[in-house]
Amino acid sequence: MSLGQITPLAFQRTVDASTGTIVTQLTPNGSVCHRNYFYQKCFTEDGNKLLISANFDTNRNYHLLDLQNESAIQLTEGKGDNVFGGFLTTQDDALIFVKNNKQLIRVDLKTQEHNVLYEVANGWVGYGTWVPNSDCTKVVAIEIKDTDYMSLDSWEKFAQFYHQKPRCRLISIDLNTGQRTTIFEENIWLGHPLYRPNDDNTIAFCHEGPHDLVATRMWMIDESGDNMRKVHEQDDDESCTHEFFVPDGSKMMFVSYRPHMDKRQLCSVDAQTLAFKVEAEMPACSHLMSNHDGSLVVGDGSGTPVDVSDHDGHTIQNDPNLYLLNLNTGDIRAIAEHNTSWTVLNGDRQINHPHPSFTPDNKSVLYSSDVNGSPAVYLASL
Ligand SMILES: [Mn+2]
Repeated sequence: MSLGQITPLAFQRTVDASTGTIVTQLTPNGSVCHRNYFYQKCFTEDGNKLLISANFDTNRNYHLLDLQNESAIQLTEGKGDNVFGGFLTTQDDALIFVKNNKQLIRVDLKTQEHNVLYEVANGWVGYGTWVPNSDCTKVVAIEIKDTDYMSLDSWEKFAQFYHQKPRCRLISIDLNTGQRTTIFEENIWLGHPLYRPNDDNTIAFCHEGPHDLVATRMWMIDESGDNMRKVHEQDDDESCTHEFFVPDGSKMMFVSYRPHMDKRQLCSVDAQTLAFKVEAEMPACSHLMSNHDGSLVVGDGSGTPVDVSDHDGHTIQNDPNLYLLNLNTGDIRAIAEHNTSWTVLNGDRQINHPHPSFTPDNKSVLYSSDVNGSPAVYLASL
């Protein structure tokens, strides 16, 4: 196979036994397929095309799935694709992704022509998910000193890496010129860089590591590197994770949880004033994502978190459901069971995470699951 290759798919429709929700499996059993990271753009604006990662070729590469024709076209090839961090441009004309932790590449969706937008300097490694501003003219990114870097192919290494205090830098990359600007650099493991939608001067990032060891996870900083501020002052026993900006830029939402509690809180801060609010008491969802204005949120029920040091204290029953939270009415309901295993597969810690988000019309929820034996991509209708 190669670039432009079309893979026919046969969607499988089933009905969730407990809720009656129609669930459509988009990718075949026996393959390794998943969606990108939950806040990265994966649907074209019209909702007809969907970016996925699949191993239809030898390697795990990007493919653009056509939801009407039930087929997928291959966008990338060869080894080394960062298959979680890639995203479709705001203009719907390209995929942008990182290859071999080294090159930021633009792929034309029509021709699959590749252009290198930026190359990581010698001595550094491109890490994690890189996120564009609303105009898609810049991305924020994290780079780690190569002498400090290691492949994080298990949750044990995830913990170890935190204690190593790797040299990290938060950078912005101009996608027209390839110019890099360092915003902040420190011997602290940094992750989750985000541009606030419609406000390039507000950038968020996190202190990464076991959630119960990190004192303050979420930070914001001006694009100039000034005005670094805590997003939320955490209590001593409070863990925070999976922060995201509501797509209209109004708020940052995140999950807050504590030991010896099954329930979790969906919290938010006003993106401008940082005014804090508990949006909902909810089942133990790991990742959540909202619709455009933050009135609807979808979350993936989960089990005992693996990214904490006090495993016993955080032990909870596994919750296999996808949930819909209506923050206007306070209503929370199960959509369907995702039943994913959450297991690490071939050194990939994220592959069996549901990472749910809404389709552009808010009528369905996209997620990943290995419920049928291998990682696959699903849509659950609302
Ligand atoms: Mn995840």
